[in-house]
Amino acid sequence: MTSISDIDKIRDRLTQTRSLTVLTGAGVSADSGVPTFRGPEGLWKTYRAEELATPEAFSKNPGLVWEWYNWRRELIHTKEPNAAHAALASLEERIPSFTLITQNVDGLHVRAGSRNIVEIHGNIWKVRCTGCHTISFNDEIPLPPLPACDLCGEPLRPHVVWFGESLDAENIKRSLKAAEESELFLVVGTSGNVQPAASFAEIAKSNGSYIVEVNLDPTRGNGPADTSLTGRAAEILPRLL
Ligand code: BV8
Ligand code: ZN
Repeated sequence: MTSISDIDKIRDRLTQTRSLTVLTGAGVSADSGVPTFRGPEGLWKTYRAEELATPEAFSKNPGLVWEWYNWRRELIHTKEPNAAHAALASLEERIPSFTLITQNVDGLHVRAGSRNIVEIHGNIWKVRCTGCHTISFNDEIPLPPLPACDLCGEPLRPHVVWFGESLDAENIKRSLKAAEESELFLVVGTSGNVQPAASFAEIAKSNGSYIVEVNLDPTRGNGPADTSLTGRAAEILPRLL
């Protein structure tokens, strides 16, 4: 487990920090009961990511892809933000320049009160029309099996980034700027498997940021982190306040 001194060290560093950038992954929502992707109870275990979170899967079998997203929406709908989400919202109040980059599509950071958020993989509560590209918020549970656009009648898709799809250019720009300008870069609850999100910490480091990783898995220490805090995000993050 993480020693008290490491937490004290990072808490002290945070009191001097003027610009903080945080990258979160599924591990930050794990303590809300939202399954992670690659963990023992991982989402990808019951479904294969490669078969579902891709544009090919959606064009081949939109019903199956929507079945998976409907299942995830129904699951997430019953969950609440946890102490890790709340701690990040509090940190944003205290630090002059704060950016939260999240890979999560569950929307829990928004509900916890975070404001300057970059949802780089999109949001499961938004749908996008494959015809007129209108993006709208939709928390209907469950959605019809094959939802269609009210405006043009074309099929709707989840407004998330699938494997092989490029991220929104504006989101990449905001993320790179936040990584480059950060004095401290906090990586919370991500396995660092997915690009380009996994490269932001390296970019921050090459620009002189101090990298802190918070992860349940102690072996994650081999990445760019200057300090690794091992444990649950919901337990560690509140102690950094
Ligand atoms: C792109 C949205 C190019 C959908 C997701 C070969 C090599 C390198 C890269 C590639 C390659 N082949 C293909 C690629 C690119 C590909 C990629 O990275 N593939 C990987 C898998 C090899 N990337 C892409 O395709 C991206 N696009 O590159 O475009 C391009 C460029 C120009 C033009 C056209 C194309 C798009 C990637 C986005 C994919 N979408 N999600 C959905 O959610 O349905 S990714 C998905 O994985 C989620 O967003 C998730 O956030 C993300 C990463 O997973 P994690 O969040 O890290 O979750 P994970 O379960 O893995 O880990 C949890 C961690 O938490 C663990 O470390 C665990 O120890 C820890 N933990 C658990 N509990 C706790 C905890 N920590 C603290 N407290 C706890 N309680
Ligand atoms: Zn439309």
